[in-house]
Formats: sequence, structure tokens, C-alpha cells
Amino acid sequence: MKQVLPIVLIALTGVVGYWFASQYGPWRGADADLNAVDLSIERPCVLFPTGCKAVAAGDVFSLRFDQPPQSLKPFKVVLALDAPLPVEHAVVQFEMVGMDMGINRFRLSKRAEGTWVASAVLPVCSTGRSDWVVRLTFVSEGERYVGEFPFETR
Ligand SMILES: [Cu+2]
Repeated sequence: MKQVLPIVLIALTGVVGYWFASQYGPWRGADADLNAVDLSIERPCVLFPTGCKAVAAGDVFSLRFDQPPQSLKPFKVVLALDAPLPVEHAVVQFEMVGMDMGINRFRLSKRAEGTWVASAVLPVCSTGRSDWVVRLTFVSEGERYVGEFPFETR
């Protein structure tokens, strides 16, 4: 009988933890239940200086950096929506294909109508790679849009 209590406590901790994570976890909650819609990205896609264009719900928007991205040097990620797509929130996550680079996730803030900005900083790659992918996710009118934009640091 004494062995049951720890198991119950562990189970309870798990349930409570899961509930907290789903309520207050940084990027879970409502989004996780939404269908992911792939953004269609126009090629060529160059994040600096021109920016990449993509289409969500028939509206064109762009994603760009404010400077050539370098490791350890803060830069801005700018999401600009031509047509006022009502974005609820937006986040960028930086990854390397096939390599765990830790969590490099930054939330964009609304700066003006149709303009969302995040300050980001990238770690140095331990193997010297410079090829990154920035994954943009934003929620608009009940859809979760996701697109991956490749770029290189220098
Ligand atoms: Cu790496």
C-alpha cells in the first residue's frame, strides 16, 4: 500500500504539469489545436536585403531581416503584411536541418498596422555550419500558417 502513494503523486504531478503547460506554456494552448497551413513561398527567397514573399489566404506578405544575419549579433526579423491580414500572434524559430541548435525562438510584436517585428540572436554553430532555416508561424482567423525560409549567416 505504501508503494501506491508515490505512484499516485507522480501521476498527479504529471497531470497538473500537463495542464499548466497547456494553459500557460509559451507556444502551446490554442494554436496546437489549429490546423497548420503551409505558406507558399516565392522563389528566389532572399531574407536580406530584399526579403521573401509568401502568400497566406491569398494575401501576399513579406519576411525580411534588417541586416545580414551573423551569429551573436542581434538583428530584427520583420513581417510585413500588405493586405491587413488580422494576425493574432507570430513567432519565428531558427533551426539547422539535422542538428539540434537549442531553442532559438522569438515572438514578434506588432509595431504598426501590418508590421510585426522580433529581435533575434543566433548562437554560433559548434561545427561551423552557416546554413539556417527560419520557421515562421502565425495565427490568423483560426488558421495557423507555417513556412520555412532558408538563409546563411556570414
Ligand atoms: Cu549547427
